[in-house]
Amino acid sequence: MIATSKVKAVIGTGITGLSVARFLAAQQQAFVLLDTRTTPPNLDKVKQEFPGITIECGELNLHTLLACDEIIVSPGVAVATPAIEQAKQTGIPVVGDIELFVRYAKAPIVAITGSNAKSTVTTLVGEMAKTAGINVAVGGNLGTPALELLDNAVELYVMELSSFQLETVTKLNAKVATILNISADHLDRYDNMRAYILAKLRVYFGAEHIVVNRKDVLTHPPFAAGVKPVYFGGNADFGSFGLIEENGEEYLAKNLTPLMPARDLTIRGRHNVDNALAALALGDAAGIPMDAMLTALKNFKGLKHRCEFVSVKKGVEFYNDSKGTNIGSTLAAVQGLARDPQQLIVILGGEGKGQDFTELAPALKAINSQVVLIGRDAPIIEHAVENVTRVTHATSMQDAVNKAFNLANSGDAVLLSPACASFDMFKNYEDRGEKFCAAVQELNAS
Ligand code: UMA
Ligand code: ADP
Repeated sequence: MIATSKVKAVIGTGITGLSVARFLAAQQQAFVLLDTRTTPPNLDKVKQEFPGITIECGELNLHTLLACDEIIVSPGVAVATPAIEQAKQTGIPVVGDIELFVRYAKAPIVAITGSNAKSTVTTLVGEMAKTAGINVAVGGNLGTPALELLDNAVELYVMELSSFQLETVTKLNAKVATILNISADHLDRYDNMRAYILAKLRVYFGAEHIVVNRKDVLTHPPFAAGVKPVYFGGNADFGSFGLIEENGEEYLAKNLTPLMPARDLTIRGRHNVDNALAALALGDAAGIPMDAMLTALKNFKGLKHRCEFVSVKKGVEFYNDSKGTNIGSTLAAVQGLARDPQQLIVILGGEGKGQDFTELAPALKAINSQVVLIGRDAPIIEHAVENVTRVTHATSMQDAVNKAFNLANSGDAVLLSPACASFDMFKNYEDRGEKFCAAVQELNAS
C-alpha cells in the first residue's frame, strides 16, 4: 500500500544498503531497494527483514528513481551510473549513508581519508580515545557502516571515509578532518586523478580543524579560509607533529616538545611513524588527553595484513602486506622494510585498477629486489618493472611463496604487497593474506 509520496530509493543491498534500509525502517520512512546485480548478496535476508518492500534487481530503472524524493547510493555504485545521473539532473538529491549519518550524529566526528593508512590511523585514534575513557564509536569504510554506529551515548565518532563515501557528502562538518596522503587509486572508477582528489577534498567541508601531511601537498585544501591546518610528518616545528632529535634519540614531538621516543612504537616501518604522528595530531585536535594517546601508541601492535610479520623460515623473514592494494601502499611497505644489501622479494599482482606500474620501478631499482608476479595484470606489471628487477611468474599463492623462498637466502625478506586488488584470485584482501600465511606455514624449511 502506498501511504506517502516521500519514498527513498536505496541503491545496493550490501552492508551499507542494509544499514540504510534498517535506519529508514526505524524512522518509518518508505523506501524501495535496488541493486544493479541480478542476484545480489543478502537478497533472502533483505526479503525476510523487510517483507513487502519493493526490491528491483538488475539494470537500474529510471522510472523507479524518478518516483523517489531522494536516492541513497551505496559506495560501490558510481553516482555517474547513467540512470542515477539522469535522476540527479531532474533535481532529485543523490546522497550516501555518510550524509544521513551527519544529519543525525550528535557527537563530534574525526573524519579520516587518504589513499593509504586510513584503517591504521582510524583504529589508532579509536584506541587513543578508548584509553582516555571516552565512549567512542569507530567505523565507516573500516567495516561497521556509519548508520550502525549512531547512538546518543557516543561521545566521539572516529570515521574512516573512502572517496566513494565522500563523493555524496555535501558538508561533513567534522570536528577534525584529514587526508593522510594521496596516491593513485580507484582510477577504474574516476576519470582521472583530479576527480579522485576532488572527492577526497570533500572531507574538509565544514571542518573545525584540519590535519594535513607536510610531505604531501595534495592533502592540503586549496581553499581553507579561517582554518589553520596542523601539519604532521617530517621535522617538528611550530604548529606541527613531527620528529625531533635529542641526545642521539629520535622523538615524536608536538611543536618542538618531545613526546616519546620513536623506537617505543611497536608498529614497524617509517610509514608507521607518520601514521603515529597523524593519529596524535587528530587526537589532539579532538581533545583526547596526551598521556592516554601516548599509552595507546605504545600498546598498538598494528592491524592484520598491514606489514604484518608472519614467520622466519631458514633465516628468511616473511611479511604479509595484503592490504597493500595500490602502488602508494606498496611503495611505503617496500621502502619501510628494505634493508639493503639484503634482498627483498616482493610478491606483486592481481587487478591493477588502471594504475601506472612504472611508478614502482625506481623504488625496486634502488634496493636489492626481485619480484614474483601473480594474477590477472601480471603482464602489465612485468612490462613496467622488468628493466629494473628480476621477474618470476607464479600461478597460485603457494607457487608464489615457494618460488620467493627458493630465490631467497638467509637474511633476506619476502613481502606480499601486491599493489593490486585481489578479486581475480581471492575473495578479498583478507583471504589473499590468509592464503599467503598458510602457504608460508606449508613451506618445507628443513
Ligand atoms: N555493487 C553492485 N551493484 C549494486 C551495489 C553494489 O554491483 O547495486 C557492487 C559494488 O560495485 C561492489 C560491491 O557490490 O563491488 C559492494 O558494494 P557496496 O557499496 O554494496 O559495499 P558494502 O558492502 O556496502 O561495503 C561498503 C564499502 N565497500 C565499497 O566501498 C566497495 C566497504 O569498504 C565498507 O567497509 C562498508 O561499505 C561499510 O562502510 C570496503 C572497500 O573495499 C572495505 N572500500 C574501498 C577501499 O577501501 O579501497 C573504497
Ligand atoms: P587503508 O585503510 O587506507 O587501506 P591501511 O591502514 O589498511 O590503510 O593500510 C593499507 C596499506 O597501506 C598497508 O598495508 C601499507 O602497505 C600501506 N601504508 C600504511 N601506512 C602508510 C603510509 N603512511 N603511507 C603510505 N602507505 C601506507
